[in-house]
Amino acid sequence: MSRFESAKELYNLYDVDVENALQTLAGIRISMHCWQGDDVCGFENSGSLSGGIAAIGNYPGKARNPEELMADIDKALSLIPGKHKINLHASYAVMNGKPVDRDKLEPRHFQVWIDFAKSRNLGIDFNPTFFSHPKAADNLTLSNPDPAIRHFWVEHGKAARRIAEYCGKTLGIQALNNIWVPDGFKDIPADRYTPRLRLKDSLDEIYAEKLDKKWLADSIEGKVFGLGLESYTVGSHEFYMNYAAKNNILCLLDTGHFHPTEFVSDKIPTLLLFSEKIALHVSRPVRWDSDHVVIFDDELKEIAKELVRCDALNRVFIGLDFFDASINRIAAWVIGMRNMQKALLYALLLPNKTLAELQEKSDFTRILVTMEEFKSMPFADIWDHFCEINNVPVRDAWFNIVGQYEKEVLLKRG
Ligand code: RNT
Ligand code: ZN
Repeated sequence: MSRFESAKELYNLYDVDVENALQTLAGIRISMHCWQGDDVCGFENSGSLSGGIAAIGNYPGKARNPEELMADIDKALSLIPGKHKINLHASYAVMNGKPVDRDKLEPRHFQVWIDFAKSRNLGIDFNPTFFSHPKAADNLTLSNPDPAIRHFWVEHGKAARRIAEYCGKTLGIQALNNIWVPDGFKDIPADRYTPRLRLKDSLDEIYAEKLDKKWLADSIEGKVFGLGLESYTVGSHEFYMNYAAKNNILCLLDTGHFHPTEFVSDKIPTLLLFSEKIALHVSRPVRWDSDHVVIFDDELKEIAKELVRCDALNRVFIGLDFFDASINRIAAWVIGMRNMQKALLYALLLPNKTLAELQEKSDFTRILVTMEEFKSMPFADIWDHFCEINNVPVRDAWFNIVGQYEKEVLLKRG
């Protein structure tokens, strides 16, 4: 008997349907963020990264143009089981020598990406870029007191929604358009209200245009602080959670955007009570919003468990959001994507129904026994099988391929 078969038998004893779990996992598209490939630089040559975020490290081989970034994405996806989405930022427009500013972006500036996605059966998610731009120099965009600057960013927000809708429609896979703005202050504000009022008005303007919900889902992402924006963030979590609930927009939770002792996993069931859908940026904060590569840790498993237990896999957009410039960038993608999938599989392989029934009966001793027992179930044998049947390298065999690519391609980039 293969390791898979014997593991399956063991799971069967607990009424866990392994085949069903594998099938469910195969149907989940995770959005792989393009920006891990080039340290959030984009293709505009706009100078340094701004907005209170930072990609730290100088590992060789980062992608310098669309061709390199697409080749690297291809390499990563060839090592990740299943079919996914790519998450783009507006700053990754391909303008073929005829640049326009961000308020004038159109779907055609992303045609290369759409063709790329179409030929690989990938979806696209989209993000307007409210940072790394001269008009974002003071870290105030949609809440800027200057009406002209605010108007520019409102127009950018509108353009992004149209681009996302077009991507969704063209690919036949609904696209998420996520708004995150860096807006905030380094030091204690004198007025916390007015900037939020302006942000609210700007969002109202952006969302006024009715687009096709079949192809476009809108989300907004809050934050607790940024680098150089330590004292006040206009778009706080409460701001967006309320705005989202009131306006029927998705609230996106970035796992790095809360106080270090807060858990996003615990917020998921609450949001699901009040919204049809939610969105996630799965990241790994280390003491701060450091955007480390996602690892297979307890909180990742807990997030996956909530999605599975709440039967919410069809109600969530899962995207990754990290940028580590200190290690091989393709390995970073592969590690993060495979870990997200591992966590989902891990959650799908728990006796969730039994555990919930035990809780209703207040049998907390049995719950603890079962939860602990499942930590040493042969989960890895099921995961390896999933990789095998999806024709991607099993265990860490993928790393040799990345190593070879590094030698042959990345190190030659100079
Ligand atoms: C920043 C937000 C935002 C960005 C990306 C590049 O703190 O997490 O989502 O990381 O859009
Ligand atoms: Zn994020």
